Amino acid sequence: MMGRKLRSFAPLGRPGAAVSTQAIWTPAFERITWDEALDEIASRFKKIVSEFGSEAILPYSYGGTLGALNGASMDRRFFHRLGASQLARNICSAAGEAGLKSVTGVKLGTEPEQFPHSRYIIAWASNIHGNNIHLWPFIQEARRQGAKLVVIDPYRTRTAECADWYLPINPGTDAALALGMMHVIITENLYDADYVARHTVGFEQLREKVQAYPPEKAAEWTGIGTADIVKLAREYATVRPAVIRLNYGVQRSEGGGTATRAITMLPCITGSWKEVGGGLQLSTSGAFGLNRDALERADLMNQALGRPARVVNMVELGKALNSLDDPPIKALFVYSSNPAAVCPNHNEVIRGLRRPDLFTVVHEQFFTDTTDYADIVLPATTFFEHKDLQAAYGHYYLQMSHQAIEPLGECRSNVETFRALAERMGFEEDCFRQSVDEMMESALASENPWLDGIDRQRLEREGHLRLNFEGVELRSSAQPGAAEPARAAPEFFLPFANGNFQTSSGKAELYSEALKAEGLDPVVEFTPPAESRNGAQAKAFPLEMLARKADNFLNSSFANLKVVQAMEETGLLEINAADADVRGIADGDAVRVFNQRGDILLKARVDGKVQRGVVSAQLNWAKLTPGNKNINVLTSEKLTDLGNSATFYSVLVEVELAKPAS
Ligand SMILES: Nc1nc2c(c(=O)[nH]1)N[C@H]1C(S)=C(S)[C@@H](COP(=O)(O)OP(=O)(O)OC[C@H]3O[C@@H](n4cnc5c(=O)[nH]c(N)nc54)[C@H](O)[C@@H]3O)O[C@H]1N2
Ligand SMILES: Nc1nc2c(c(=O)[nH]1)N[C@H]1C(S)=C(S)[C@@H](COP(=O)(O)OP(=O)(O)OC[C@H]3O[C@@H](n4cnc5c(=O)[nH]c(N)nc54)[C@H](O)[C@@H]3O)O[C@H]1N2
Ligand SMILES: [Mo]
Repeated sequence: MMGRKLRSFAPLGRPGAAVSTQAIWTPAFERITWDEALDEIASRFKKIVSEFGSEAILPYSYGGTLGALNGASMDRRFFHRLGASQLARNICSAAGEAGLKSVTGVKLGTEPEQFPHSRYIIAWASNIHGNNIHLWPFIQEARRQGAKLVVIDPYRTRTAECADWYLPINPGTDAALALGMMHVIITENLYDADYVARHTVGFEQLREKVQAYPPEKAAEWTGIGTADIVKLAREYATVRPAVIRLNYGVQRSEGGGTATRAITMLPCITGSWKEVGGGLQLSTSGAFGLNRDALERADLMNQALGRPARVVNMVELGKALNSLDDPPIKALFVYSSNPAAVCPNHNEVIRGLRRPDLFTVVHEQFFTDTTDYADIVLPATTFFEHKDLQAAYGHYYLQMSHQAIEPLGECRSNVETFRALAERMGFEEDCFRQSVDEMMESALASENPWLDGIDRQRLEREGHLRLNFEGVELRSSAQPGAAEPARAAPEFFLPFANGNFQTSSGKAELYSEALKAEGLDPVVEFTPPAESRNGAQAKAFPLEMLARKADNFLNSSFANLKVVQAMEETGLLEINAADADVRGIADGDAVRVFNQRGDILLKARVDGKVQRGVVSAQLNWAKLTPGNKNINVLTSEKLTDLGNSATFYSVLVEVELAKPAS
């Protein structure tokens, strides 16, 4: 199998000369041994450190593995000890995290097992049926017992197709919708005055703020009718328990942090956090509290630099590779990520990756878009081939994934790769010699009481363990008359039933001094994205594009597999009939989609999935798309309002019929 071979880049195919924009290009590699590869990496790194300083080296990793050890342990120790630039891993969820925590102080939410008890479920920017399938059976159970499923999404997803009520919303306007709903809930006295008084701060400021967002006004921004907004607000506040499955779609927008903040306020004013099957789930990851200090050893940076290393935002890779100075990036080490596909502003990323003076190492399971630009490719294990500890962001179980088979060929896990590199670099600290089992034990040796009684041996025996919520007041299913759901947890964990918010005030912050200090509205203010129909660039590029994920790929993972490609029709631009008509475009036509950053050829699909003014296209491998480009040629490096995350869903484009090839 190709990707199993250890290869180094043949100088002949050095990026620049051989890259064709017409054909799918694969560089030639020459096989070398691990020893040769490690020697070369170590000697190049040492040379770069002496000439430019250690911060000229940049690690780049994200979602390839979410295992606690292979995701962030030996790799971090290695780069910290080296004094490499730090990577802000903000490409996915940082805006949502910042928005959620600005209200609750911590990433906790409603557990999946409570959804069967809900009677009103809002899937808000959440394609549960496509992207979050483990929750779906619980929703089906709730619906069998009469729950209503409402979907708020600018794209008619698989989840929307299944919904009782689908509300298409203009992209990036969710804060206005949440404010409009709160206007109704507060003016009609549908809020929980007792919960608000005990467990929130800033309600009076919020009450004042929502005056500027009557449903009529929210309707103008969101494109959802006034009557529908009123109905949604009333139903949400009165059909109980009501739960919001908020997912990360809403925060991939310029104002995504604020939107998440606004939506998170809803269960705080209705008091829905008190109910089994109420509340909101964006993430549960704050419950795990593994000992990250022990795993990552950030203190090693002091040894290398006497200070923390500079931080580079992974969203701005194009900018970093092309214009960062003092020092410039001279080496890039990519693992668990495919930036040549997933990063915004693709053309700039590629321009950077093609720099002849950049030394690039990629540790991968497959030859990807990114390995095309590598000087050295190292073969990586899959989760079948290494042991790891798995925390979660959509439930409260800690799991052990056992190693099922010996590593194939010459593959090495992230842990073993960085262990070997540390040795080559002459790093002598004990932490580089810790075994995988010892690392797990140190991860579990945490201050978090919810890990009490959970040790490696138990995990090895039992596979998965619910966090130990002993000491927390748990609730049994309290809905009188409700049938016992099939998958009920014995007792339910309601993180904020009695307050317990982990903000500085200890309450849900509807008014935030911290945000005020950052120059932001301390309550919530809706600002339309610059790249939206209300923004300045809308004249030149009038269509709002959602550069979405595919239901059958995992970001760019599996896009290379023929069997998965067969399940997913790729290369499409979904467009509304009215927008297609005025441009003389018919279903199936080849179209050119473009903006100031780039262009891409796609096939028009007029399928009713998007409203007028919105188009949608999916993330795919660049080299599987004509012209060796993917949809990220159109996305920007602009960062979100909170959290400095990516804005894949705030993108303006124009579309035209593609000129036939002459
Ligand atoms: N099948 C599959 N599953 C996956 C992934 C995958 O690629 N494929 N990726 C995994 C990863 S890394 C993540 S982070 C999660 C992400 O899963 P989700 O958090 O669900 O995130 P997205 O799919 O980005 O967006 C969810 C929905 O938000 C909608 N949306 C876009 N803009 C807006 C807006 O302005 N307002 C509203 N209300 N909705 C909007 C999109 O159309 C989309 O249907 O999924 C994980 N699961
Ligand atoms: N246009 C657009 N772009 C997006 C998104 C979008 O919705 N639209 N979503 C964004 C989001 S939410 C995310 S999370 C990012 C995800 O971006 P990435 O983190 O880059 O995720 P993947 O595309 O899945 O690529 C992961 C790579 O890691 C490899 N891999 C898997 N396991 C291991 C391992 O154990 N070790 C090593 N060394 N490699 C491994 C896989 O083969 C794969 O090529 O993409 C972002 N990009
Ligand atoms: Mo993600």
